[in-house]
Amino acid sequence: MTQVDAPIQKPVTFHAPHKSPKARHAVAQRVWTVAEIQALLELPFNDLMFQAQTVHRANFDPNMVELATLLSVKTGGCPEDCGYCPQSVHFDTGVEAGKLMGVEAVREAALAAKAAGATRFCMGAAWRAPKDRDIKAVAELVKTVKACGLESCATLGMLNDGHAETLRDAGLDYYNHNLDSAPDFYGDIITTRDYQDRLDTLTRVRNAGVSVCCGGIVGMGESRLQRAGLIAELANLSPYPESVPINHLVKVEGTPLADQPDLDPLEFVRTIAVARITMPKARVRLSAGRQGMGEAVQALCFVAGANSIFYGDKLLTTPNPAGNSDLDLLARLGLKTGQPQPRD
Ligand code: SAM
Ligand code: DTB
Ligand code: SF4
Repeated sequence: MTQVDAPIQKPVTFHAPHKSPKARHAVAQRVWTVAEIQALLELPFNDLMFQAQTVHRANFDPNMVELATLLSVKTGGCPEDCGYCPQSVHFDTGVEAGKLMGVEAVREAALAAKAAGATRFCMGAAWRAPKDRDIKAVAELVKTVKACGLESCATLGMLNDGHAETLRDAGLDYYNHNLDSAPDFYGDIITTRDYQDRLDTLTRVRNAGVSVCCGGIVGMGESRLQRAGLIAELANLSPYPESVPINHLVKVEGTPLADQPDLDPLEFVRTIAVARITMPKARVRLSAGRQGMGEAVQALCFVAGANSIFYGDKLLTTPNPAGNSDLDLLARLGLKTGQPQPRD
């Protein structure tokens, strides 16, 4: 794990699939210390925005945003105790546990997402770790999503040997598995698994050749140094993730974090900017929490280099802004939708 006072290391060489999972090419990746990332977070706001915009423009069309639609294909009843999550059995949140959705219902949702303009479809399941039979069933759902002409993503919890390969063979483009916080804050939020469990699943996904979607949550009571620690962990994954969701905590009644004091919204914008600077070719997603954010803060997130959003009236179990109001906001900002591709 990244050390706060780790010396600046030489760039490492690796095979980065940032252009496309199939067109891997060797590029040097900078190693970031927590202190360097903290220094970025502490820059004057204008200087930070300028750096983030400069990096964004050097690597992407700065006016293109990805629309990714979420579907909870298996809701609630999760045995983990993640303090932010309405789907944990440990908390009384009113979320009812359901069974895994079938192929037809998923096809219908995927086609509706596509018709509304989404290009990525992400299926979430409230599992600690799927069983072999769950993976087989989700593989059928992945095939269904691919047949609709969408990029596919799944987030199912910890994977075992062979799971990532089965999902890859079904056509899975991305696997989402978040580190969620800095290592030294993790135990305050989750006790039923540890950081290394998350890293192990990420390695399995990477080794299977599936693109990695990995980010975290901001606003859980962590310090600025711990936000830097989270970004350092993400940016120092080798290679860093192709897709980086930065979630703002959605406070859900019944969870231990329901009464968490509000984070300064500008601190969220700063975190997006630092994700962009440290992971220049990743799709950085302005993820959960937009509903409570307001349009001006979202616009600042796009200035800071976010180039993807969750699109659709619902996240997994909580509301997201209505699709038409998002399209209206993007139009007013002159942003087009599509699949942002990093420049060479
Ligand atoms: N169970 C799987 C897992 O934890 O990896 C997949 C589903 S889980 C709901 C996916 C991610 O949703 C979590 O890692 C976390 O980042 C995010 N999440 C869950 N509840 C959230 C909340 N209240 N606010 C923001 N993000 C949340
Ligand atoms: C991610 O980083 N955020 C999404 C997705 N990956 C699966 C989930 C957000 C969930 C917000 C709370 C809810 O709706 O249950
Ligand atoms: Fe379960 Fe995932 Fe929610 Fe944690 S975040 S309780 S693992 S569904």
